[in-house]
Amino acid sequence: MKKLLITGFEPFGGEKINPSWEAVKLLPDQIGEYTLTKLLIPVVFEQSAEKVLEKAKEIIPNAILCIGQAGGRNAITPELVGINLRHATIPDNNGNQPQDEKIFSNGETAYFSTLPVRKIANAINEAGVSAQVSYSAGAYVCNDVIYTLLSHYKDTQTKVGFIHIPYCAEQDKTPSMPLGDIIKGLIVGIENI
Ligand code: PCA
Repeated sequence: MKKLLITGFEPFGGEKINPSWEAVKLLPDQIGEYTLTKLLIPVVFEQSAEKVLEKAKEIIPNAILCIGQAGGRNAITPELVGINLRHATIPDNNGNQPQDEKIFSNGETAYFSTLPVRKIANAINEAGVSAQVSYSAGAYVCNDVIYTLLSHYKDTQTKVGFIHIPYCAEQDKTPSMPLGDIIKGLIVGIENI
């Protein structure tokens, strides 16, 4: 079996739950050819990626997939790219609110995901759950994580990807997606990485 490190975030921005962790914790421990290791990470610039890297050093995964909430989206959106930018419109859970800063001062401008995002989005749609490739993960903590991981694992065999998901129905926000659909979509996504 191959190893997949999959992460979800703690709640942020006044929400009581984060559907990313709600979904990740309910995923089966084995999907397709992968055994999953699940990790909850904080919504804090820099620290979140460090937590992922720390766990990855311990388990040496074949692939890392991070999941995050993207309020306002109505589809499951695999992210194509991470950019070298931190810009927060709300503070993170440690009170950091960077404004137009680089993640790494001498880093590349951007990295493409090393997961087949188009194939993943198509497969999720075919399974009856709305999905769409996204060309921006924003400039908040989710982008911080995907950019840092893509930079760390560039030119290695370790695949790195990020999937944003909508609010789940339990959060009383619109648009939202039932948690069951989010889970179904993620399972199909993982079967196609
Ligand atoms: N979404 C935020 C950070 C944590 C999360 O679930 C983002 O899109 O950056």
